[in-house]
Amino acid sequence: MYDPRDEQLGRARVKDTPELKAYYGELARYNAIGLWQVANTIEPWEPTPRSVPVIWKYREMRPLVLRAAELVSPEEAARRVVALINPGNRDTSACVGNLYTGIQIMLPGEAATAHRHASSALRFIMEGEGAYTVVDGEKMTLHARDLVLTPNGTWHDHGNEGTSGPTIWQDGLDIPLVNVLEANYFELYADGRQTPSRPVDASYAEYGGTALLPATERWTKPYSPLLKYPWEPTYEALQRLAQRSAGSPYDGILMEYVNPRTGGPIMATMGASIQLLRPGEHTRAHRHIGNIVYQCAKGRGYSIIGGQRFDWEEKDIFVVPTWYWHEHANLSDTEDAVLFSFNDLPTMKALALYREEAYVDNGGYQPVEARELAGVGAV
Ligand code: 1HN
Repeated sequence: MYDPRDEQLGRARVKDTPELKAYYGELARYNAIGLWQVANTIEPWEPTPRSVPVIWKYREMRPLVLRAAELVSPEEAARRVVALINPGNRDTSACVGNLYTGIQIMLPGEAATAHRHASSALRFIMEGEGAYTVVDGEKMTLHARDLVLTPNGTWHDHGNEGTSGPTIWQDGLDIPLVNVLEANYFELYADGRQTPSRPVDASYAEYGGTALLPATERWTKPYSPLLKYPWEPTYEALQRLAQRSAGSPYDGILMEYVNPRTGGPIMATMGASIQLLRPGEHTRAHRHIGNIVYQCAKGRGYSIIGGQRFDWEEKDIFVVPTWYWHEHANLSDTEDAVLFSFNDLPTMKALALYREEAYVDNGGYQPVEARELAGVGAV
C-alpha cells in the first residue's frame, strides 16, 4: 500500500526497469529476491493487523449453534463447534490475530472423545447445567461463567450428563499461533474417554483458596495448577475491588485470572481477565500490542474500536485487534456491566513486543464513525 513516508531516504524506493525485471526473474530461479522488493511491506511503520474488529451477537449465533447440534453429532464432528472467523484471517481460522474462538454445544447424554495437542485452550461457559470437562484425569463440573483451562499437552474430553438441555460454551485457543510457529501435534487418547483419576474439581480444592496454597505440593508445570475459576468467587472479588478502587481509566475494574503459584498468566501463550464497568462508566481510549477476545458476562454497553461503535449485551463476543484504539462504556445507569476476555498478552510480553499508548486527543475519547451495521453480516 502506498504510504507517503516511503518516499524518504532510508526506505526502499527502487523503480522497476526492464533490466531489473529480468534480474528479478533470474533471482527467482535461485529462490531469491531483492530485499528492496518487499522491505517496506515487511518493515511496516506500525503494526498493521489483518484482523478487523467484529462482533458476533449471541441472539444471532445461538440458533445457528443449536442447528449444528441437529445436523452433526459429536462423534462425526470430533468437536462440534461453530468457529468465529475474522474476515481478515480466513486462511488461519483466527478470530483475531493468532487467537481462535468458537462456540461449542453439548446436548444431554452426549460426549466428545479425549485428545491432546500443543495448543492451549480455555472455555468460558455461556449456558446450561450438567456438563463436564476432564483435563488430565480431573473431572470438572461446568456452570455458567466458569473459566476452565486445558493447557498445552493436557488430555481433555467433554460431555453432558445433565437432563435439562444443552450446555454451550466459548472455546478460546492459541491454535493459529502454534500453527504459524509450526509446533503443533495432535494425539487421540487410546481409550476414547478418560477415567477420572483425581477427585472432581480437585484443582479448585487444592489451589482455589484465597491466598492459600498447599504447603507440600511443588507444582512445576508451565501453566496454572488451578484449572477451574468458578464464577461466584470471581464476581465477588470483582465487586469487592470495585467498592475500594478507582480502577483503570482504560479498563474500569480489571482483574486478571492468574496462576496462583507464580502470580503470572494462566498459560504460557494466553491470559484471561474479568472487568467491571460501573453504571454509566465510559473508559478512555488506549491501544496496545496484543489481541483481545471479549465475551459480555453481564449487562449491556458498547465499545468503540478503531472509531467504530459495537453495542454488546450478555454472551455477545467481540474482538479488538492489536494496536486498535479501544474504549468501553456501560449503557446502564443502575447495573454493572462485566466483560470476560482472553488475550495473547503473555506471548507478546514474553517476546518483549508489548507496548501501549493512551489516546490524548479529544479528551481521551475517539470520534465515532457513522455506520449502519455493527457486526451484522460483517464476515
Ligand atoms: C479443541 O480441541 C476443542 O477440545 C475445541 O473442545 C475447539 C478448535 C481448534 C482445535 C482444537 C476441544 C478446538 C479444538
